[in-house]
Amino acid sequence: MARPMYNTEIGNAGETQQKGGEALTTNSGMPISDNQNSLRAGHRGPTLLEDFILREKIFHFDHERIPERIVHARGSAAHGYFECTDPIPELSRAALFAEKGKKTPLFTRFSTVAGGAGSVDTPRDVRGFAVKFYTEEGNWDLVGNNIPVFFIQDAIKFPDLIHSVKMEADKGYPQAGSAHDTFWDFVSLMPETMHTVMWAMSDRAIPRSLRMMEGFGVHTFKLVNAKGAASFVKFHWRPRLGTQSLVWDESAKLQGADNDYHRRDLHEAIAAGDFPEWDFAVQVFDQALADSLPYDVLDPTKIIPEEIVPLRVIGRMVLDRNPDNHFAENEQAAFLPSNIVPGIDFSDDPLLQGRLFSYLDTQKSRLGTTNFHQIPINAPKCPYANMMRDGLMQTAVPKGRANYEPNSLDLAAEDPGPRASASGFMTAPQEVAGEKLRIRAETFGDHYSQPRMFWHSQTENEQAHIASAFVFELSKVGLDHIRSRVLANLQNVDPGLAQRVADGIGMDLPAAAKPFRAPVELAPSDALSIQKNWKPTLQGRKIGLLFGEGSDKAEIDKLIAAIKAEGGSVFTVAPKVGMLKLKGGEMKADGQLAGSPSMLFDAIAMILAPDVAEKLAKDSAAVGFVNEAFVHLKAIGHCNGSKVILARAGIEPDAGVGHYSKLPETAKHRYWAREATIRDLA
Ligand code: HDD
Repeated sequence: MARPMYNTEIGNAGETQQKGGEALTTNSGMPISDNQNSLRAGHRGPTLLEDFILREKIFHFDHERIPERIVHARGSAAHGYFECTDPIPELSRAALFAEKGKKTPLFTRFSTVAGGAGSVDTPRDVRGFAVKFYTEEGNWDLVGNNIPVFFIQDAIKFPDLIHSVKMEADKGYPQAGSAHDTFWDFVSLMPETMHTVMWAMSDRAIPRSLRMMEGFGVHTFKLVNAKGAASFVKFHWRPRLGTQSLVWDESAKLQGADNDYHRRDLHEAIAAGDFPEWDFAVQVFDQALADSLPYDVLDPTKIIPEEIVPLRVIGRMVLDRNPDNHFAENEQAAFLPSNIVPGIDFSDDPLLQGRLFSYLDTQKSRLGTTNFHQIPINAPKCPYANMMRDGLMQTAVPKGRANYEPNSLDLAAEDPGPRASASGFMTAPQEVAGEKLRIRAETFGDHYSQPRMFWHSQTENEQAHIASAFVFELSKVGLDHIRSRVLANLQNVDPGLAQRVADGIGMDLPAAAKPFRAPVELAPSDALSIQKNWKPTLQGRKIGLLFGEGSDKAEIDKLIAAIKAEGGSVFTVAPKVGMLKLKGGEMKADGQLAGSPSMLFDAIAMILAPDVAEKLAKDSAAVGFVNEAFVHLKAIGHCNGSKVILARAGIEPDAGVGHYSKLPETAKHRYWAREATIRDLA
C-alpha cells in the first residue's frame, strides 16, 4: 500500500485542493506542503518536537496580542486627507495650512475611553478623536476628544481618574461604564471634574455615529508664523452630517443588538463611498483676550464660547479609506501629543505638559520597542533621519559610521549624516519666571461657572436627559455619602438640577459644597446644544424597511429610490432572509426581523400585505420594532395594513408617524416633542 506522506483530505470538508492565492510559506520563506496536519510518529502516534512548522505557527499565534491601551483601548479608524480651504500663513508657518487646496494625508482613530478593546461601542463615555497628519515637515498628532473639556486640570491626577473609572480593582467590573462607586467618589472629591461630568452626562457621550461627532483639541495650543510671532489657538472638528446622538435607552439596547454599531457604521459608510467629512476650525486669540476672560485659558476644564471667539474654518477632513488590517493599523497606531510640526506649539496647560511625556512612554510598553515610529502606520511620509540607533526591532539599515554629531567626516569625503537646520522647529520664545512650586494657580479655581453655563445652554429635553443620566449613574452607586457629595456639588451648578437628581435617587438635598472661588454668571451658548443645531438631513441616516410576502414591490422600490436620492440608506428587514414572493416580483431582505431591531435605524418604514401585517401584529419582534422606534423618538412610515401593528404597540400617531411616502421628509428628524408623552421629563 502506498503510504500517503500528507493526507490533506481527512478533516478538510471535502475541499481537497484549495485554489488560488500565493504560495504558503514559513516566516523564513520555505514553501509549506500541508497546513492541516502536524508531523507525527506513525498514523496515530505522538506529535514530534521536530515539527518546526507547527512550532513556528503556534509560537506566533501565542504572541498575537499586545497590551491594550490603558485608556481608549477600543477604537475604530480610517485613512483620509486634510484639505486646506483657507490658508493662514499670517498665523502659522505649518506646511499643511500654507496653500488653498493643499492636501495632507492623515489617519484618524476614534475610541471609547473606559472599556477594553473587546468592549461595546455605545456606552455612555467620552470618545477619543485622534488625528495623525502626515505633513511634509513631520507628523502632527492632534489627540483630542469629542468633548471640549477634560475632567482634571493637572496630569498628575490622570492615573487616579482612570483607576477610578475603569472596572473596580477588586471585582473586575463594571466594564466600559462610569456608573459605579469609585468613579463618583473621585468625581465628588474633585469639583474641577464638574464641567466635563456635565458633558459626559449629556447626549454628547452617546453619539449616534462616529461620523456625527464634533472633535476638539481641548487644550489651548499656539500657532507660530514665519516671523516667530505666536497666537493662542483652540482646534475644532465639525461634522458635515451635523452632531447627532442616540437616546439613552437606545444606546443601552444597542450594546446587545450590535456591539460594533459605530465601527460597522464607519466601515460601511466608507466602503459605500459615503465618505465622512469634518470642517476643521480654529479659535485664535491673543494674550489680551485671554486676560479679559474670568477663567484661565490654560485650564483644560474651560471652553471659550464661540460667541466670544468665533470659529474660523480653515480646512476639511475627509475619511475615504478603510484600514486594510485592524491590528497593523488601528492597534499599532501610536498617537503622541508631542508629535508637533513647525508652526504649531504647546501652551503651558499643565495637563498638556504631562501628556507630552505619557504617550511616548506608553508606546514602549504597548509596542515593545523605542522603534515603534518605524511601524508603517506611525512612520512619517516625509524623509526622516537622525542619530538614534539600534534598539529592539530595528528595521532600518543605516549606512556609514556617522552616528554622532558634531562630526567632520565630510572632510574625509564620508557621509556626515543629517544636520540640524535653522529652518527646523523653534519653540515660540516665552518669558518664564517665578519660584519652583507644587501648586495649582488660583485662576484655575472656579469649577462651577462653566458647568452652569453648559446646563443653561441646553433645551428642556436635553436638560431632562442630563438629569436622568445623573439619576441612573448615582442609582448604581452604593455608598450614600458619595451620592450626597455629588448632590452638594450639583447645588453649585444649578439647584434645580440638584433637586431633580435628589428626587430621582430618593435623597435629601445637602447644603451646597463650598466653592474655592465664587462662580460668576456666564451667558449661555447655543452652540453647546445638539438639538438647537440639529441638521435635518437624510445623509448618513439609515432607514429600516419592514416587508414580507405579498408586499408591493413597486412601492418598496419607489421608497428606496426616494430615500437614496436624499443621501439616506435603506436596510430591508423581513420575517425571513431568503427570497420572498412579492406583488410584482421577488426580493431578499438584508436582515431577519428578530435580529434587526429598530435601534439599528434612524427611522422605520413598513410596507406589508394586510394578512402579513395581521400576523406580525401578534409577533413580539414586529411589535417591539415599532414600539422601540416610537419611544426612541424616530419617524415611523406605515402602510394602511400595518396600522394594526401600531395599534398593538399602543402608538398614538404624532407628527413623526404617518404614511410611508412622507418618510423621506419625516426621517430627517427625531421627535423631541414626543418625549414628554412617553416619560416624565420633570
Ligand atoms: Fe490621553 C490615549 C485623548 C489626557 C495618557 N488619549 C488617548 C487617546 C486619546 C486621548 C484620543 C487614544 C489615542 C489612540 O487612538 O491611540 N487624553 C486625551 C485627551 C486628554 C487626555 C483629549 C485631555 C485633554 N491622556 C491624558 C492625560 C494622560 C493621558 C492627562 C496622562 C498623563 N492617553 C494617555 C495614554 C494613552 C492615551 C495612557 C493610552 C494609549 C496611548 O496613550 O497611546 O498615554
